[in-house]
Amino acid sequence: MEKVSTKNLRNVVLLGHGGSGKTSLAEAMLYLTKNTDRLGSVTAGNTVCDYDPEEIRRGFSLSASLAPFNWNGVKINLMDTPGYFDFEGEVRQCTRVADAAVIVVDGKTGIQVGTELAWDLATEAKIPKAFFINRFDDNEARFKKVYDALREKFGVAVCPVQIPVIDGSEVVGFANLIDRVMYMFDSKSGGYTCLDIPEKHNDYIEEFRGMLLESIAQTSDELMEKFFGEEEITRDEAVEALHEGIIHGEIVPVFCGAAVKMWGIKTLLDTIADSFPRPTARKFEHGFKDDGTAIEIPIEPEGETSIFVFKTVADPFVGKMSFFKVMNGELAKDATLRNTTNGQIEKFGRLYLMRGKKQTDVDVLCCGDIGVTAKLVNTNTNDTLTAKAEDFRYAPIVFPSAYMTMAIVPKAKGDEDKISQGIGRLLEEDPTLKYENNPETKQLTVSGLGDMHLDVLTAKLKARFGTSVDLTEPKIAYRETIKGKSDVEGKHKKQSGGSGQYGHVKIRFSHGEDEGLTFTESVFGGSVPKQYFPAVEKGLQECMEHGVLAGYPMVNLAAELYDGSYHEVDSNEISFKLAARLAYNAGLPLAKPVLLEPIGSLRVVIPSDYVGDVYGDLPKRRGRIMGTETAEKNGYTVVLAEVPKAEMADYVISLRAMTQGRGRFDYEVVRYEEVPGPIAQKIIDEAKKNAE
Ligand SMILES: Nc1nc2c(ncn2[C@@H]2O[C@H](COP(=O)(O)OP(=O)(O)OP(=O)(O)O)[C@@H](O)[C@H]2O)c(=O)[nH]1
Ligand SMILES: [Mg+2]
Repeated sequence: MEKVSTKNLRNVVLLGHGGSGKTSLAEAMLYLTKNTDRLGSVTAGNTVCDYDPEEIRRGFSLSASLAPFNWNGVKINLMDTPGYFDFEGEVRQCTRVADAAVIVVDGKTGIQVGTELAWDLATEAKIPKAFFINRFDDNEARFKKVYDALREKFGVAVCPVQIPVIDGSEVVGFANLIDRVMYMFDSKSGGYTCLDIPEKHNDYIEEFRGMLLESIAQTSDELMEKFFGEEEITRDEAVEALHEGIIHGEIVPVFCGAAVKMWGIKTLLDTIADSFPRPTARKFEHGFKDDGTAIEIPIEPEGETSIFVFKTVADPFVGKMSFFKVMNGELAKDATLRNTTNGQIEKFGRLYLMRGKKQTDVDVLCCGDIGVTAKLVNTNTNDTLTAKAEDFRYAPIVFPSAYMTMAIVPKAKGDEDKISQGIGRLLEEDPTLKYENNPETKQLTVSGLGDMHLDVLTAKLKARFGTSVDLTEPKIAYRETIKGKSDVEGKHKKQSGGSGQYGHVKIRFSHGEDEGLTFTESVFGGSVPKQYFPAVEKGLQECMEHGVLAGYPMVNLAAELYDGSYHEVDSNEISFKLAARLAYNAGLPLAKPVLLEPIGSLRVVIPSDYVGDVYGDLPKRRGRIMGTETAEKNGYTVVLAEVPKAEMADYVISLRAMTQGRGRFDYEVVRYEEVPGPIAQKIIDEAKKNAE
């Protein structure tokens, strides 16, 4: 690639619902710009961006891919992202470093949840957006319907630029609304020939041209006056307004075509090169000083070098690969920068550009460019590395929290270490994954954004680290306590032959205030000598690891040692420990033992239309609705509830089904409560069955 300068650089992320055609669009762009010698397809599994064996096997994207190429003297760093919700972390990594977004919409299905999510993510990242309505080779694609829906949903900034000209059900060309000409695209090369628009389509074209002018008029008072005064807006004025409007995010241009037929791609590429913002368009980056104060960091292509790491890949052969954007100055190979998260100095080796899985060496990267380097030992995603003297951090990527937890069960015994190592590497790659060792249930658990996310995790563990695991529903960390009182004795006596054993205690059990054991003694007259009190206490503590109902840990137990007896020769600590155990086993069943379960507070954010469905579902999960709040986002409501953890395992799946993927939730265990009778019985029976 030629030497790149910041002003000739466009960082563009492809966003959109799963299956809308992002990977195919990236493939078409690479082919049209002669960076590949054949047009690969997702169905054939030979695209540049979906190169991972898992992506090829499943037929859709699982992680973000880079696809840089040159067009009209401009370098376009294209980023292809997965549309499936479980991989939102990958999408957020790219929106963080992109300077503009192209949202791909399926021309047949129109707006989908992923379209809305894409819009929200780009809005949050404060980057200009454009739409590409795809699949116009399919005669079931409907331009007007989809376009009207976009304009209704996202407002008058949504501006038609190029629209299909349809005869019967055939697309005969694509009309450019500014120049009022029609392009016919060549399916082989992606190039076009220019024709006059057939007269019979004039009214249709003028209707959309009116909308284009209306959108443009919004960008300045002058144009607004002309528009309402029905004065002619000149071609030059329109071109300039569109250009400025796109750069400043005031206009969201709509393009259309068919990725697999290379239709409409050239026009989109021309607009990206001519009218999409360069990395310096936003003037500064958000960040934080060492003490946490928010700062605005100017973007200076000539300044001192700073980079931001937005993605990490654990390659089994190369090791750790860090993907970064040069935020300031330029980065040369063999540079030395300081990681401001941990103060470590990182010495860079080689720098690469990545296109799909292919690396190309590069000596220097200019401000705004995106590159990759290997073996930055102390650097992770979201770190800032700089040559500047002061410590600061670029605003980090905010990752969604993990919604779904499963227990990991190794298929082969002794594989635990290998699994932990593998997961450790995958955690570096994917901050939306969580891995925990639950000491109560003695299970290793992984949490992710959904079932697909966790399924891919197991596939990666197998492919990259050679370990096979099963995922099972995680055990719930139930606990036990007593509600009543009992007064019992425990006597351990073994006095036949050799040295004997003798311990005898009388204990009153009741519910304790503290979570652990509250041990007191009121022994009168030395019936149990003082030196054995610790043994009794320790014995009870050990017993509390298992309750008497289903073997779950016992909590909130008060025990008062008030009497007993001893033997001058045969009594010892062990005997008193065993006596305490006998008392525990005898006393607790008499003191109304109950099973406790974790209860969490649930916060669901949903479009207000779905409140009824979400309300209706909660009682089925034994949930208690605590109320609603208005959400930050317009048209959304927050539902607050308390739900037992045991009922939450598949909540992400149900919520997605209820809200077509629009719902989000947070859940956190806040306390333990008694499990209702019939359910408790089931758990107890289950535990007994497992113990046999
Ligand atoms: N007929 C037709 N099919 C298309 C077009 N674009 C994409 N497809 C097909 O639609 C399917 C999905 O396309 P992808 O490019 O994988 O879509 P994606 O947006 O990358 O999907 P995710 O990676 O899951 O987000 C594939 O089978 C493509 O061959 C198009 O313009 N016309
Ligand atoms: Mg894809």
